[in-house]
Amino acid sequence: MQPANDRDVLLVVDAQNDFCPGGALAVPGGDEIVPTVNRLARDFAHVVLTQDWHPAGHTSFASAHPGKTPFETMEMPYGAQILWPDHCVQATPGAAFHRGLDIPHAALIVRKGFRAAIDSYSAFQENDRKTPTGLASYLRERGFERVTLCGLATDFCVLYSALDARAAGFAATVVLDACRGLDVDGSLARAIEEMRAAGVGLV
Ligand code: VGL
Ligand code: ZN
Repeated sequence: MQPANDRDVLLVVDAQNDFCPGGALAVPGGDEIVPTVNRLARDFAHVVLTQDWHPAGHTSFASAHPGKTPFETMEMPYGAQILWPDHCVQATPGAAFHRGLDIPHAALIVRKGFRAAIDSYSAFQENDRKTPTGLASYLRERGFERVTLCGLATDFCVLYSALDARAAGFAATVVLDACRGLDVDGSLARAIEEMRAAGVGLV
């Protein structure tokens, strides 16, 4: 990887307890990335964190839909949505960052998924593909040109954040050994292909 400079920002996606072993929506090996992410963050002067941040009863929770079970797909007004176990409920321990995450110089935390009726995998845009989080404008105003991504989960929030970074005109690179995937029905292999096709660098 080229050295990071003032055009570079590191985006650490959803390094939260619920995505780690023992959490409500555990990503296999999710906690293993923490030391790698901390090391990576030391190479970046500029770091942004994202935090999945759902109200109780969020529409992406299977528990919000009688008769539905986690990992089923359901048609929402904005399109197909995988239903998840309740996770990352606002201000609960599961929504907190992993205790080993050590990035004191992170400048911004982008919370997403806080609207009860829309899920948001991407740090840039909610799953209706039209409600912006404001991150693209922030990054442009700060003068960043290249977004390096790591975190959880490779095949959901990292994937959509990387694709949207490209769509917003940024160069994007995903550091795969600082990510772990959920792999729902082959979603991990598809994610790698989609990112490659969109011009996302994979290292
Ligand atoms: C995520 C599923 C639901 C993620 C968030 O961070 O990848 N996945 N909410
Ligand atoms: Zn979520």
